[in-house]
Amino acid sequence: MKTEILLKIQLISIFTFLGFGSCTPKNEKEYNVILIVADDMNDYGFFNSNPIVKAPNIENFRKTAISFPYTYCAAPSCSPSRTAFLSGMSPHKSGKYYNGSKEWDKIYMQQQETMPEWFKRIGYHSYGKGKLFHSQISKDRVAQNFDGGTGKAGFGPFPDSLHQLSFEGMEDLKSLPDSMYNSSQSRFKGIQAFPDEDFPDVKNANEIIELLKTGGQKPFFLMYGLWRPHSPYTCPQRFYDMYDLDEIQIPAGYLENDMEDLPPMAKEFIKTKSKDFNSITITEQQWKAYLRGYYACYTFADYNIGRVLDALDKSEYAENTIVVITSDNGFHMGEKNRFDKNSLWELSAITPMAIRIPGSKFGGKICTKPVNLQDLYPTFVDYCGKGTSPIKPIDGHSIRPLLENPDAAWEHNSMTYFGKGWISIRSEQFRYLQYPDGTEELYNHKTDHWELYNMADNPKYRGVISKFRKQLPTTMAESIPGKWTKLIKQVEQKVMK
Ligand SMILES: [Ca+2]
Ligand SMILES: [Ca+2]
Repeated sequence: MKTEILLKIQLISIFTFLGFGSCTPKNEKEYNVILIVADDMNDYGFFNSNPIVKAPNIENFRKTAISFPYTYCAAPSCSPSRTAFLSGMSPHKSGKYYNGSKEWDKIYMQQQETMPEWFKRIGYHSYGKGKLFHSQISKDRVAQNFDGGTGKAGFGPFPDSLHQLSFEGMEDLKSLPDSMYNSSQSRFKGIQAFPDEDFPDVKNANEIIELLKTGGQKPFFLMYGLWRPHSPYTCPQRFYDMYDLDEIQIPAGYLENDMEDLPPMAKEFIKTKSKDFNSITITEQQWKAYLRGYYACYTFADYNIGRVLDALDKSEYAENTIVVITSDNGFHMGEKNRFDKNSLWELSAITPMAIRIPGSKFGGKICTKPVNLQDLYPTFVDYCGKGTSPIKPIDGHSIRPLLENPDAAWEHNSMTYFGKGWISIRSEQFRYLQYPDGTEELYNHKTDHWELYNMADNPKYRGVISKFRKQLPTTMAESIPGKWTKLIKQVEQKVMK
């Protein structure tokens, strides 16, 4: 039965792929685009901020790409981040700040032309596989976005229950023995021992690899959304075996009294995750075991990314395809006392990125300017649109000037939103945060990558702060009810009463 369904899916995929294709007019640059989006991937392995984490395929890709180590999401969790960069509408306009809120039935979202819809309209074959929008979208709208690929624009395929070891809530962690993470008899290890083909990221990569072997008439836009390194931290055993628990350290960005210099609103916000934090850090060994799970899944994601890149390099599209590798949001592994995204600090907002432009002489270069995932859509319009803009205006700025000169001037700071009045701005040197009660944080990234030392009260930075204040939006949309709406209200009420 299972094989039958699989065969059917493969046939449908191959069938829909026939329209997909080659696009190498010799005198005109017409690019294909592959957008690879990992899930919850911070900069640990992507840019060696945590050298123990292995990502050899991304590292190799970066030799031929222009790297943007300071790329940030517009909202620090899966679906709001994706909604923002795929719709072109910033969270402070759409009100889509949190997972679990329904935005696509709003009139203004129905009117917004998404990135895949725009690609389709200008004549591209649009293909999506894996975790794409991660929001509930109508069947019609999915068909409007993709000619082929996933049957829905959320996860796809979802693993069966056996493969879902969820840490949602983390309540049970306290009662779990250490053996769950690190012994040969553990259930956790058993789950990892399933074959590669049981994992959606592998299945989706397999299909994309097959697709890249076929040809057609149209240029294509292909989005591959990986699930990893997002929890549950299951992956084939060999990726776990790459990490020796004894070599894993408590994260360099963790400082025990880190919270003391935060404003009351931030301190209250931290409490929303203290139960998780306390349960995972009961022992140092347990914390390290958790880190190993994330590292293993990080390397597993890198492995699948590498397979797709290899297939591309061997295909007829190798020379005319723009490739982007990034993530939807970052992730804290205990830094700022949290194991989560959903915050306005660097580790949640960061979505390291590398872009390969065919024929570019800047392969291997690093651009240190702060850019945003929302800059991708206008960049594609710039490279592929031939003058055809999206129907409605989109937010973000084309980074083509930086791709064509990584040292070029760049006026734009990167904004990240987490609810009305919850905002963070990243410049090349600083991160500035402001909460709804007007309290602030400031971090100097020249000396403080992990944002340990809040400089907001330091008179030396008064001028810097006043410049950031001027960049705040004058209005911000109310939150569409989602997972964090109530919690954030409670935090605000406790502090502002
Ligand atoms: Ca995510
Ligand atoms: Ca601190």
